[in-house]
Amino acid sequence: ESELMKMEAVLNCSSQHEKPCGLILQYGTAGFRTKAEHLDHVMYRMGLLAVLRSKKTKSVIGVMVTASHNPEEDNGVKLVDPMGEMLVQEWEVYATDLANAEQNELQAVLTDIIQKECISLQQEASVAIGRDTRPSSENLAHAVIDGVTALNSKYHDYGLVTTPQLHYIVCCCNTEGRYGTPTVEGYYNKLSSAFNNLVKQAHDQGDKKKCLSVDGANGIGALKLKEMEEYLQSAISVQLYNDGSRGKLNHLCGADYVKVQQKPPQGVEIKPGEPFCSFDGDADRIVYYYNDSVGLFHLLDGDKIATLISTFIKELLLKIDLTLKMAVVQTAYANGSSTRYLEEVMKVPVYCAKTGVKHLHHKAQEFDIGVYFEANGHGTVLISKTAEEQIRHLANMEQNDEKKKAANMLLSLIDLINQTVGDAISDMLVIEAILSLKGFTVQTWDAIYTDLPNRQLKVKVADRKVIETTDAERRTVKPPGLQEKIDDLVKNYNMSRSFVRPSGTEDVVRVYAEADTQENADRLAHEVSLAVFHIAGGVGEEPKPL
Ligand code: G16
Repeated sequence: ESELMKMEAVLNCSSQHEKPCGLILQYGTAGFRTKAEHLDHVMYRMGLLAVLRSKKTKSVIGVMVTASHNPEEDNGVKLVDPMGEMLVQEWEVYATDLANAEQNELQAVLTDIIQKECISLQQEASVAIGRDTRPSSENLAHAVIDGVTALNSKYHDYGLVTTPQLHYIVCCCNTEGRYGTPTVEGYYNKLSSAFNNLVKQAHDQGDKKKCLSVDGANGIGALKLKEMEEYLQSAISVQLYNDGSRGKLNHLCGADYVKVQQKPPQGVEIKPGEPFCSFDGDADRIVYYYNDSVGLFHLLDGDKIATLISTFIKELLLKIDLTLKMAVVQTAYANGSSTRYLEEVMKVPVYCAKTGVKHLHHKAQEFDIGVYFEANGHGTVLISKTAEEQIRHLANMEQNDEKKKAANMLLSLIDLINQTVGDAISDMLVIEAILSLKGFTVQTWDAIYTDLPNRQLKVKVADRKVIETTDAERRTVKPPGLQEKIDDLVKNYNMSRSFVRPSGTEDVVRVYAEADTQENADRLAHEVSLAVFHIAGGVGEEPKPL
């Protein structure tokens, strides 16, 4: 009887979070994402789903209200599983069914999930909620809370947090604090003490205090980095730009803008050689860049970050004579030069996964040390429990000072890395620590290998689902004729490669091309865009040459 009453409360409250009739949304690369005004019902229902997932796993589940790199008018939701990972893929269909159920179907869809997953409604549940700085986020977070309370469950509203902070908190909650203290302060303490430990060793070598300029994309990352500054004061000084006090979120700034446009964000002034980095709207991505002495812009993206981090880890493992299985996971967007460098020079196995951290994370878990980064700057490092134990054992037992020091460095690095998900703040500190310890400037890092010129474009089509891909998105299987056309175009250029895929966060088809020169990469990207436009049902104006 009480279960029936619960259901009644759920349905009653649901009518206050009405679904626009006929609206169909897909669970995309990172959850649901669309215009904020279409999301109230989705948030309410994701509150319900989080409760069910929490009951099923007997763990705290996270709900993050954010649309990350999308424009300010958009919003979205990411669900966080017990260990801080993205929601397991088998549940994505439940999320989609729930989001798209008409009011009169809601009860049936909920009952279906409860039965299929054998969920006991008596089981306690707890949901951790966070949100980004979008104007729409606060109300949408309330809709999530309504969903959670309609099912009579507990929640903790963490308010404004970065996406990776919420992932960290969820992981801490479900590991009885072994991963850290489940608060934002706990996060600052854990990361800053690991960072301070690392850079202290560089300071011993006579390095001076680090300075870094950060573009906060006018988002939550800026806010949180400001909060964290006092924890880092002695080790690094940060100059914040686009801190949200004036500009619009992600507008002409942030990691996605810088990566795709291959130019600095607005609102900054870059002196030659000065290192800069940009976060995205929820601070789970980061890219670095600088201008050289003749004013040429140099981008150090996720691929360069993966190379720097894996080189450093490999060197430390060599020092302590520990043989561990290490691999790098990338996506189709990885620059061809980075893959070649990793495989041929560093002799590290490289794997290609589909776009979306959930895919990369999964693959990286297969190794003792899995370094995964998307070219857009989204990534982290996963270290298996056994690998960590072996390193810890060495740090405790080793007699040789140099080896002991290297093992301790690895342990600090493990603490500094947010292993739950890509994290701009954590990645930034990892990079800064490695640069200090290796005595590198951003230029020496950049010189490790040279990127092939590349270009990314977007094409509007009537229905992006007409494009289907295979081989980790490197080839299309539908619509007929598209892949053949791309193959023909690619043949006309040297060192060229191109692929297209439907975005899972925006209503566009993405086009990527690389070639021997920027002019050729631009040309190829444009020609492939035209092919998409004509074969896959382009709408609006035909793509113009760059
Ligand atoms: C999300 C995902 C990323 C993905 C990006 C773009 O990033 O978390 O893994 O690379 O979307 O995806 P798509 O090309 O499918 O639009 P974010 O930072 O927006 O959450």
